[in-house]
Amino acid sequence: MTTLFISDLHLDEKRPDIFRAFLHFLNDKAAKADTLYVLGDLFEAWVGDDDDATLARTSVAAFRKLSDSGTQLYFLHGNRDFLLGQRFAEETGGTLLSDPCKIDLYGTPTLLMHGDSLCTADTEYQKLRQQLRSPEWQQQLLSEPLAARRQLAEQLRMASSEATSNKAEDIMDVTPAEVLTALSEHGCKRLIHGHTHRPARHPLKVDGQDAERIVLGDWDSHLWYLQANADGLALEKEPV
Ligand code: LP5
Repeated sequence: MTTLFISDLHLDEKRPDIFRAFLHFLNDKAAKADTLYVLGDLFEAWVGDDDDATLARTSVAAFRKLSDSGTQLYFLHGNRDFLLGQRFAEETGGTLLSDPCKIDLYGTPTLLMHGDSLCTADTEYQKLRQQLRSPEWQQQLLSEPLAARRQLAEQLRMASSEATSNKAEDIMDVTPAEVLTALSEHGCKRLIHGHTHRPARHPLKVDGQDAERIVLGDWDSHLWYLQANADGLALEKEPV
């Protein structure tokens, strides 16, 4: 029994090397696993489940092949693909989870998050997040033609790049107290998340007990995944 976790692949036509690595990962490691969790930012920008771009369609078909072959698939939204919807879930054969999501990972209560909601010192981002996650706003946005959504996504990406280049590094990391609160509130001993692109395993104490925060890495020069089975966990890194 094996469970895999990935996040922050940022799949994009501009990075065919990462897209190839992703397809290989699904056909190889994920096909041998029982379950695959994708913890957000699978795509650089997801503009709606009706996206007819080759990258979107090929990704959906690759996930469908994986789920048809018996691997269970779960997705969390990231800050780049918060518009992944029910049609995507049905077409891939996967399940969209809410963030945070508590699972039982081989007997250990484990909390899954994308990670962006833990970055509470980044108040400008949290304001933007509130707007982008509003169902009314999303409904209105999704009624726009694809071309308009792509343009808006591009503008938002540019504004974000400019904003992040002026932010202090610690603002863009998780707030430690938020991590402890989330673990304690959900009665979990382990948190797995992405978003910050700072892959690591952090030992913690929560309510006086040993706990751990595991941060998945983004896919760039290397691909990252967390492999879990009844014997334990391993955060793995391989060249793309
Ligand atoms: O993504 P990244 O790593 O650059 O930075 C994130 C935060 N930024 C975001 C914004 C996304 O990058 C935008 C992705 C859009 C793709 C999907 C589009 C869907 C369809 C079209 C929708 C319009 O998440 C960044 C954080 C950083 O992580 C670290 O945590 O700091 O937050 C910001 O940069 C926010 C800025 O500080 C404030 C907002 C600037 C933009 C204002 C534009 C307003 C447009 C409003 C449209 C509704």
